[in-house]
Amino acid sequence: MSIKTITITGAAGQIGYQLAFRIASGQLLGPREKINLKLLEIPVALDALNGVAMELDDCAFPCLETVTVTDNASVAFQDCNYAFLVGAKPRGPGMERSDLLIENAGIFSVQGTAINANANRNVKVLVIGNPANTNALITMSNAPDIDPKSFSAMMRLDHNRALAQLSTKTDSHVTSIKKLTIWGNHSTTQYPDIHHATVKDQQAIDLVSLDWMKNTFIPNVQQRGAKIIQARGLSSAASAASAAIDQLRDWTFGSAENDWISMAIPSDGSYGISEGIIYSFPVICSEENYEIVQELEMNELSESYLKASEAELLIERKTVEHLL
Ligand code: NAX
Repeated sequence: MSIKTITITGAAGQIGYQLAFRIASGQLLGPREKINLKLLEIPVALDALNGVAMELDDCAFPCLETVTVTDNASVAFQDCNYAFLVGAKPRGPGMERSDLLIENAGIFSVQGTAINANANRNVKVLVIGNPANTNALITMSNAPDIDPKSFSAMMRLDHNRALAQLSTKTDSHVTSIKKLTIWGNHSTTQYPDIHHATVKDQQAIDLVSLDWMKNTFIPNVQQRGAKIIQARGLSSAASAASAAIDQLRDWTFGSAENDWISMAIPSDGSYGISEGIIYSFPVICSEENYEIVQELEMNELSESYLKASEAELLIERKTVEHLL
């Protein structure tokens, strides 16, 4: 059996600390797939990262072959099959969103170049570090020899949050909810859409009021990250790592039958969204690939949400266009 190389950037951070152990225990590829784990950090975090590597050793995971700790992107992405790009610069005091975009753009252009030069040609890259969609665009643009469909930004946490909200409202288990979609950007302009969703085979939209959908459900999902920070004093970490594994597992092994997932991927113009931006669509995954679900009927309200998130992503792209 071949050994898969999995790279995690920002691996000494909160999400990295969750992700590394879940992956090494086999939760991504199953208990029989051997794994080489490559962990990338900035130099000041290498001591902490060595501590993470020591703990990984101490777990004696049966499927973990090697752990590499490095601050060199070329080493981290050598032969990489799966990349989780978590490491990013957080928004500091007084920093504008455009400053954050530019600061992070530098990180993701370097990592895109390193992926292009070193990773397996069939690598799957999931960008988690914010602003995730535009960071994914920069990474993809700097890796011209890799198929653009290999790059995605994480929307699965938003998708899972929406499932949880609808499940509570309809007093049904999350597994009985199908065909829910998060459209757009991983930001407060994202559009959690229940128009095509079913709950125990009933149309979700018939089970809730329009007022609940517009004034409770949508804002709750959009602002869930801020609520977690308020409660925990720290941003979502375990749920983010769990969602990252969900997304890459479905992308690799296929999404559930009679359902779809939300993935931020390079737009091909579907639903009138500008080509090239990394926008979240409903997708069905199979055979290590994905296809956008087509021909869903969209009402005026949905269209306006889709356009608002597209407009935000077009502004983000303009801010970093010198790096594309
Ligand atoms: P932490 O600050 O705990 O960890 C980030 C780590 O990245 C740090 O250890 C830092 O040293 C490292 N880092 C910074 N620059 C690096 C570089 N150039 N190369 C390698 N490592 C680098 O943040 P954490 O809570 O783990 O969150 C990480 C990122 O995920 C943030 O940008 C955060 O906003 C984003 N999130 C994205 C989510 C999504 O759904 N897409 C949800 C969760 C999370 O908020």
